[in-house]
Amino acid sequence: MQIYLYSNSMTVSSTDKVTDAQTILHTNSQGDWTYAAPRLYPHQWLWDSCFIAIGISTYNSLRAANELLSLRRGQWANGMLPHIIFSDAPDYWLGPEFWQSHKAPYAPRHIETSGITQPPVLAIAAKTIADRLDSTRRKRFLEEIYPVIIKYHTWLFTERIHQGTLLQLIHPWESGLDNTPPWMYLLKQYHTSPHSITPPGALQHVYPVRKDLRVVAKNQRPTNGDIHRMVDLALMYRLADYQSKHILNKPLIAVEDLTFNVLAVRASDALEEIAAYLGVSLPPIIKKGHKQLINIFPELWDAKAGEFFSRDSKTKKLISQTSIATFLPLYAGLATEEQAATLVKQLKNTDTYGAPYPVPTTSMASSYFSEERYWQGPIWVNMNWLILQGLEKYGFYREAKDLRTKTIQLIESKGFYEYFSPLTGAPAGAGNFSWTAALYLELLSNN
Ligand code: 2M8
Repeated sequence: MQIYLYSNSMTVSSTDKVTDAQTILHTNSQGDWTYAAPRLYPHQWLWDSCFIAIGISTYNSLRAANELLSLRRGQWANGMLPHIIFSDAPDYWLGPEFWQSHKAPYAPRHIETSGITQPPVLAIAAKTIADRLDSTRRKRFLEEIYPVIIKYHTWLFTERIHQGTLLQLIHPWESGLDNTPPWMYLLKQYHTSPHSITPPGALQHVYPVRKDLRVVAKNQRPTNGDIHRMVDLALMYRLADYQSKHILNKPLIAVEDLTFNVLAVRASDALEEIAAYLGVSLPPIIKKGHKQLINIFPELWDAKAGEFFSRDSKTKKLISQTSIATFLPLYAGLATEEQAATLVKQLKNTDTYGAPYPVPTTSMASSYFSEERYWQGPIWVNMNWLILQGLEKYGFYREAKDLRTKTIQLIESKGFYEYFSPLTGAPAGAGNFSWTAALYLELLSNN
């Protein structure tokens, strides 16, 4: 393996860590693509792969391009990119036998996948990597990846949007922030309401055993209640062949999710640039969808709370449970200057998001807050990376630099873990986590 070292200004400890990060990515590599993590997640996840590719492109842009191109093999005939493409590894507890994609009409025949999607980071990653390739390879790579993205965005803007809505998600796993408070709050409401998704316990016989708890401590993972509700929902979609067009005609749950929509806007910007580079024009449905997102996005701002929230698409009400997603609109330039200033105040508020180790995935004042429990408190490196770019975009350079330095130092002192306590910095979740390693490299390369 070729180890690439950054500038002379790097400390000895950083250069050692660069080697460690590249070694993790190399060890987790399965040829053209990379395990999200060796024991807990030995498969390919959609947005993980995009973050991983960005990190790899700091030292091997060709391998990074292949990481993204490898996602093609899992694309459904209707254009959906599934959130997981399965390998043969037997370990994952929500594996192919749970999803049974081979029974769904649009799923690929030669490979097993999940039946839902994940945040659309692909166009963003493709643009980043293309910029790091020489001009001949750039053109070839973009010509290959462009149709994949077009098919995917066309699916998003056909199946996941209605008049007057943002893109709608049908499952918390699609948001990437699995057990994040707004989703868990809403899911519980529906589950216990008279219009309950499934009667509690009705699907008990198909619940998979929680093998994740053999790898990671119980209090670091979603609760049984949350997992059961998420599993129920996925099983209902399995019965509907994962046809979201039909599912959304009479949805069990539909959320205009902040994280997903922010990334979709930024991805659409990137796609526009890619099309311009290739000298082609985007399909009208994509142009129209992009505009619709930008026009409707301001409706997610709650002036009284001073926060952005995801929206329950069925009731049209904001889900006013705070989460780290409130800061993400900065990344796509979707906040006004005034909103940005309010958000930065929140980031510094030591009662809410101004934790000793930033940025907690929910406010420390939220009743959901737990320093260890997955997306309900711990720090995640991909979130910090998105937020600090948002801060830079709005001219908060000092705050961005501070967040970058603290994130780098945290990883260097604690290791390449999946997440960390915002109170003590203690590592949690899976070790040798690929996107932590990858984004560490990316953070350093722009330092
Ligand atoms: C987590 O999600 C999976 C389900 O998709 C799980 O909990 O088993 C999330 O952190 C998600 O964002 C991530 O892509 C995935 C793999 O790292 O793990």
